Amino acid sequence: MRSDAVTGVSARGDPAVAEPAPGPPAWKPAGASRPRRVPRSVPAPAGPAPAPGSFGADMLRALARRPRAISPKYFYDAAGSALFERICALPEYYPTRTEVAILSENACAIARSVGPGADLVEFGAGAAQKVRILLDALESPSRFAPVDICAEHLAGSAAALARDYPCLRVRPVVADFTRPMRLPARIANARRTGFFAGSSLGNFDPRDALALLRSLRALLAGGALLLGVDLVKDPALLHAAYNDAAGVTAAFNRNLLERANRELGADFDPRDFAHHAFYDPRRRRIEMHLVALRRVTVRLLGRRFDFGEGESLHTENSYKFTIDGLRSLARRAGFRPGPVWCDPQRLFSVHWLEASAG
Ligand code: AVI
Repeated sequence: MRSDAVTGVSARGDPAVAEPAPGPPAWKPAGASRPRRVPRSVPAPAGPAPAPGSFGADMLRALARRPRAISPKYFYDAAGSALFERICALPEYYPTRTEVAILSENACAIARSVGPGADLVEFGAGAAQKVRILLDALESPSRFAPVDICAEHLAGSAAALARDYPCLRVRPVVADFTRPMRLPARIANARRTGFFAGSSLGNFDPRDALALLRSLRALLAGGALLLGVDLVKDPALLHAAYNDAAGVTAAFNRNLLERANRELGADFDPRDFAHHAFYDPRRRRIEMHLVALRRVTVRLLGRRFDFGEGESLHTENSYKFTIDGLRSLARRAGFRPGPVWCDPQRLFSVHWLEASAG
């Protein structure tokens, strides 16, 4: 399971990829000079409609709209989570190791901010690996509530933490943290520190990121949030991080199509689609797309969809922040920004944000 993946996302808080393609010239595969045919979708006799908000319903909606776009939350089935774990270990993908280094090097200072006997809540905990750096530095941490939408992964990581930290009361919460949720009573009534790592905030569009921060502030009122976010940097570094030489990010991206084949009986041939990731400096975000290398017809849940050559399915945005920009976003969400910890190259940042009571 991922250690810092997007989890617990919802319709309102879906990491968003819905906007039209921005400034950079539209990507075209080699030889894609013919004018595009207008893609069509053809309804077939109605079968049972997939449940609203399910992968099937969202995939149908994504393929029917223009531009085509789907939430990156669907990357994270078991195969996608395993691929994301591999991404985190790639030489080009600096965020994970940089955030781990920042947390390790500043663990004492962070522990002082958190204080003794702490109650911690990790949002999108997944494998709950990074929190171990905090737990090792904290003085007598009291309770830990890992929050994740995936019950199975949560059970495994909570059991491992309970085994490794016998004095810690581990209270896993299966929940979508972008929707109203409750914390276990003891934690809800104590001063609590939230932990939201991995720059998962960057997978939400700015409006939803603000809404999410507001709801986290309300949930942590009287406590604080420790938030890891990726920083704006040399586009070449960003480009490499999302276009690794081993092709793991490409496989992660294409796994979405494989997942649709496995779970929805679609007939995508992932080889028909190129992984395309680029940095848009104006929006300060990486965009990931799957681009049809030729004219492709796909069947999904009784419907047929045509892709013109060069047409894309937009699969992810990953926003990058400036330190000041993040602090002002946090202020707008009602936090009082405190210390910020960075690596020497200023690739990544970890923010201490006080959540005022009430
Ligand atoms: C989970 N999230 C913060 C990652 C990111 O960098 O936006 C997901 C990812 N996509 C491609 N590589 C990694």
